Amino acid sequence: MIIQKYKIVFAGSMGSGKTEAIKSLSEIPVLATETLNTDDASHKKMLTTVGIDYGEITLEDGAKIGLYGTPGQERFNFMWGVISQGAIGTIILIDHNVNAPLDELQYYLDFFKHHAENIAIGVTHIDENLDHSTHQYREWLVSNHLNYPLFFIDARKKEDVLMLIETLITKLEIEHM
Ligand SMILES: Nc1nc2c(ncn2[C@@H]2O[C@H](COP(=O)(O)OP(=O)(O)OP(=O)(O)O)[C@@H](O)[C@H]2O)c(=O)[nH]1
Ligand SMILES: [Mg+2]
Repeated sequence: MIIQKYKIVFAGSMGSGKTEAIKSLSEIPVLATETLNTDDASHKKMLTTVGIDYGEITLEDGAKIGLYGTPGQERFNFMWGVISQGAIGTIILIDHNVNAPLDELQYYLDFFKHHAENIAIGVTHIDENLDHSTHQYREWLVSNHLNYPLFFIDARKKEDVLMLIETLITKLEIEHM
């Protein structure tokens, strides 16, 4: 049997949960390239990714997926394209709790659409900001004539992150039928 290994990339805003999502899913210890966060202005969290995070998951059909996490900080955007090479899909995570989540969504979509056709969006941290409208994302996608799949997820929950992975794979299967 030939075991195929596919690559899926986690991109998106600082603190949106990329490293956490990979940790939730991975069946191997995650190689996380985190260091102390000195960029308090962007996010108050303790640690931030400064390289590539890596984990792995085997799906029910035996397909192995390599999970690659990008560093969210814009100063590392020179790495994003390199990490995306050869990926079958990209998950863009957006933190619902930031001041302008739609600006972030636009920024990351604009960047990653040049590196990936197969994109799914996960909006995280919903539980921390129940007052903030969740309708804005779909309205923004519709008004921009974009039809990327969009989910509201918690990166700490394996089943939520798995749903995004399965969405990307299903999209690929439909496109290659
Ligand atoms: N309450 C809540 N916390 C979340 C959610 N998703 C992720 N987190 C937490 O948010 C924090 C930041 O997550 P990280 O995975 O470090 O974020 P990141 O996207 O890797 O950030 P950078 O590496 O700095 O770009 C962690 O403490 C996560 O557990 C969510 O949906 N709700
Ligand atoms: Mg990270």
